[in-house]
Amino acid sequence: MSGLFITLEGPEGAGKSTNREYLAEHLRAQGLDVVLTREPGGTPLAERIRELLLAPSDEKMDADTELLLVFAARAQHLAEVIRPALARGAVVLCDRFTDATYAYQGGGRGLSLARIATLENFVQGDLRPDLTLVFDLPVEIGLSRAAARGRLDRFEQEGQAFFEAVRQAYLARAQAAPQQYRLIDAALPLAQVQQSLDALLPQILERCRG
Ligand code: Z5A
Repeated sequence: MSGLFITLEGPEGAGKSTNREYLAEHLRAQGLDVVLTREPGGTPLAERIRELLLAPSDEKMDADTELLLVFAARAQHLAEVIRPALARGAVVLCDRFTDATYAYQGGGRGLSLARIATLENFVQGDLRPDLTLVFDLPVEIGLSRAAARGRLDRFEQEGQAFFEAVRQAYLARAQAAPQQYRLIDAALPLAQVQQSLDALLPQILERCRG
């Protein structure tokens, strides 16, 4: 048996967590085994790495350190959660995955995409998401939603240019492989965003049953 691996991506405040719950509810109502998880994180050890990544600190984190921590957390998450869930036939809904690495460490930090691809192959082998939903929205809207939550994490303290580069990296990846990605306009009111998800549900269910 092999499950379905769906990732939700996009800049901060795009509504990934909110819509992950919405999708999970609809898929569970169809009797599917759904695993909700997130990156960085998803296991106790990977959540500790997440804390290292997100905590603001006086010591500037080197971009390579950041990249390696992200993949260290991913290796643990794959071993403990994602691979076992897919092996038993579950649908895995993961809030961020390696597209976030291409967007933040590649686009935002300017690290070489080839080096990211090397680590991707090393950590994941040939495992890639079956479907990636990219929640896209203008940077200012995402930042204002994040700011409304209060204290900013280490990434959220970056400036507009960083987040613009992140957004463009996501858009470039979605455009390069339209069979894998679905672009969702996350600037729309939540009810409309969820209508776009409703429209995707039949294809998702077909893939689950295929
Ligand atoms: N990171 C990385 O650098 N490299 C990697 O490989 C990975 C991650 C995997 C943590 O991720 C950080 O890790 C992230 C990148 C880095 N950087 N940052 N910042 P995260 O996913 O935990 O962080 P996040 O993207 O900031 O999460 P978020 O702000 O919670 O965003 P969200 O999950 O997309 O949004 P939400 O929580 O569902 O919604 C945010 C608010 O907006 C909330 O009040 C909602 O009610 C509201 N909302 C949602 N949708 C709407 C609509 N449509 N209209 C109005 N209001 C809405």
